[in-house]
Amino acid sequence: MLEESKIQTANIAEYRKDFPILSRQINNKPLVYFDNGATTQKPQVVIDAVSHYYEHLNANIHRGVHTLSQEITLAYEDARIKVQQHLNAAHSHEIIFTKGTTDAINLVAHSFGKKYFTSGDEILISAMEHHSNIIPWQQLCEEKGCELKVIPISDSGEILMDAFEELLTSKTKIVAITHVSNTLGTINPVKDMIACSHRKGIPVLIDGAQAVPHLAVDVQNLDADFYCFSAHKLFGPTGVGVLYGKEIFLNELPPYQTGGGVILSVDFQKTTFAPLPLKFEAGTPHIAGGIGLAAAIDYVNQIGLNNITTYEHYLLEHATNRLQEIEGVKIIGNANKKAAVISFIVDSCHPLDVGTLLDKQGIAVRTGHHCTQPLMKLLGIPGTVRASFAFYNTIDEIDVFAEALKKTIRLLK
Ligand code: 7TS
Repeated sequence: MLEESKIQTANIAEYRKDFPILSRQINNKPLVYFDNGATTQKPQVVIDAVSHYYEHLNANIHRGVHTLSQEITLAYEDARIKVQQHLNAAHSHEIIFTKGTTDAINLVAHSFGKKYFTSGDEILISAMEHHSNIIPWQQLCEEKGCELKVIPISDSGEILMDAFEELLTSKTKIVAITHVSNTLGTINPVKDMIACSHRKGIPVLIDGAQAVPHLAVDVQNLDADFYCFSAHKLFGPTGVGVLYGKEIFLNELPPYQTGGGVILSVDFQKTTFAPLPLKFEAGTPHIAGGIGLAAAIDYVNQIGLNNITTYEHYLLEHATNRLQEIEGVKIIGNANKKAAVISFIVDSCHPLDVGTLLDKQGIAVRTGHHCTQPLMKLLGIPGTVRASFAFYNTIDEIDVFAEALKKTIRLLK
């Protein structure tokens, strides 16, 4: 039975006012934004924090004695502390600012690979990974003569845990898995998977791009060795993200990119690198992005991630029920534990056509392979239509979407 969430009707209308874009009309219809898996919309407080930085605080960080530079350095380092607290990391220097999840995974694949991998080693990923958590490892395999192993999944879209355990061998050097699947919505049992890997002494990277916007994440409780996410999927700016890494690993790893900002001293023969986190932050970073991310974290915490999880589950159940009522619609991904992502296909209708006709009715969904082509091939489908929700979506919007989908199917058949 559906339970009304604590933040259901009372507050959603108020929260929606915080997001200017949500009052837009698209094709003369009120925007129904169900593409939150691709990127989330930004509340005014985030937009204001970024503008305020450019209007009042703009200077480069970590390199000036002047007041502006010192002020913004402090603000940027406060943003790092905010992320640390949000993930419950033990130290703020375990938080590395990156361009996003993709960049964070590339950093680990590059640095960890360079330090620890030799020919014959294995990397274990799952069948539901985003390309960003496949290709960097594949490249490393080509370079070092390693092998990429893939954990199979069940028909409902869940990791097969027995197969996973069997694939963990003395050759496995790292496990890299997504916390939440961007295509299937599956919430993977990452805590158990990490414990299982650690029993065999294998470190684990978690791709948290789709988890951080929906769930409270505690990296110490998970005991993750590396955890990555993107600010733009958490109501923050694009072009900035986070790599959390345990100090013990980050201290050992070689720098990823080099240049200004990462050094203690340089001469033409040799460079001595700065301690964490600067060792991994070459060049001028996305300062406004870091400031905007801190504002986004404050905003989300004021609502409460547990409230968000409960409310979004309510949306997901309603959407699942509504889609199940529609003839010809098949939901792809029926895991027991799912985040607010629902993928589906429609009999004899191409996902692209469905998406295009929904857009004509003001509804933004994503269509295609969602950067999970190997998963699509495994499922034997060209792609799906995906509705992915955020806490500012409503039951009414889901009802509008269900009716629009029925109309779309009638038009396409
Ligand atoms: N990992 C997962 C699980 C993702 O869903 C995405 C982006 C990424 C990594 C890459 O994140 P980025 O911020 O570095 O680009 N996923 C999607 C999506 O599902 N639709 O558009 C982007």
